[in-house]
Amino acid sequence: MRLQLQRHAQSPLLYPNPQHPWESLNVFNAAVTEHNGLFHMHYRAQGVDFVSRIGYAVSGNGLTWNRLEHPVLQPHDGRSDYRGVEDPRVTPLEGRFYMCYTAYGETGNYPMIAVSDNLIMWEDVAPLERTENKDHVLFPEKINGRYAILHRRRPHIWIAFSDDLIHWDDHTIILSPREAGTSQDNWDSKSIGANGGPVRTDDGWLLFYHGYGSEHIYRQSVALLDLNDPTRVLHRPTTHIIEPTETWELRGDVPNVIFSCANIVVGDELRFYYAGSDRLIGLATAPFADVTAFAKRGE
Ligand code: BMA
Repeated sequence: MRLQLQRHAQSPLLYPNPQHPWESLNVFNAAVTEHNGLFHMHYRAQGVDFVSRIGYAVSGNGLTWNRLEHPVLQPHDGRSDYRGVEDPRVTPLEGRFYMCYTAYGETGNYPMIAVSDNLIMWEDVAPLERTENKDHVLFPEKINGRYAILHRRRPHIWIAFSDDLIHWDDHTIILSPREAGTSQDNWDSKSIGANGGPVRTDDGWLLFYHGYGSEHIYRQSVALLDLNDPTRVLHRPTTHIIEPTETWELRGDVPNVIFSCANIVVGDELRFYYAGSDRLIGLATAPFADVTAFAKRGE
C-alpha cells in the first residue's frame, strides 16, 4: 500500500510580496496552527538582502491568507542570530505556543525555542544547543512526564527530553538515512529531518519527515513511533508521499525542493503545507485514515 498526497486546486497559496522589502523574494517553510476557529501561519521570508525573517498570516479557511505588514520575528542588532531566523515550527503545548526556529549567526545555525501566548509576540526561551543543528520540533504533550523534542544533528533525526524546556538530555538517534537501494528512488539516502510537530494517533506518533539522496531532491514521507517510547520506530515505509513535480516545486530559489514545517489534521483530512523550491507556499492533502494506514503498514 502506498500514499500520494493530493495537491490542492488553489495551491500555491502564498507568494512573495514585492511591496514588502523583507518578503519580496521568497516565502517558504511555514508553520500552520489551528486555534480559536482560525488558522495561523508563521512563514519564513526573504527579501533581496537574503536575511530570513518570520512573517505571520491569518485565515478563516486555511486557504486565503491575510498577512501582517511587518515580520513578527526578525534578527536584531547585537543578537547572535543576525544573519536570519528560519524555518518556524509551532507547537501548541500546555496552553501556550512554542516556536522552534533556526537561528543563523556568525558560527552557523543553532536551534532556538521561543514562546508566545498570542502567536504574534514571541520571546526566546533558550536554544536547544549552541551547535549546528536544525529541523527541531516539540511534541504537543509531555511523554512520561518530560518534554520531548525532535532535532537533527546531520544526517539523523534525534530525540531529546527535558524537565524545563531549557536543559535537554537523553539525546538518541531514532531515524537515519537509508542505504542506497533500500528505499524508493534512494529518496532518503543522504540526510533526513523532521517536519511539523508529531501527530498523536491511537497507534503511535506520526512523524512526518523530509529526506534527500545524492540527487539532492527533497521528498517527504512519514514514520510511526511508539506512543510511550518514541525512540521506538514501529514502522517506516520505504516510499515517499510527495516529491517535486510542478514547475514551482522544480524551479525557484533552490531547485527540486518540497519542504514542510506543518502537518495538521483538520476534520478527517491531513493538511500538509509545504514550500516549493524555497519560494512559494502550497498545500497538499490526504484522507487522514489513509495516512494512518500507510504509516502502520505502508510499503
Ligand atoms: C534545508 C533548510 C531549509 C530549506 C532546505 C532546501 O537545509 O535550510 O530551510 O528549505 O534546506 O533548500
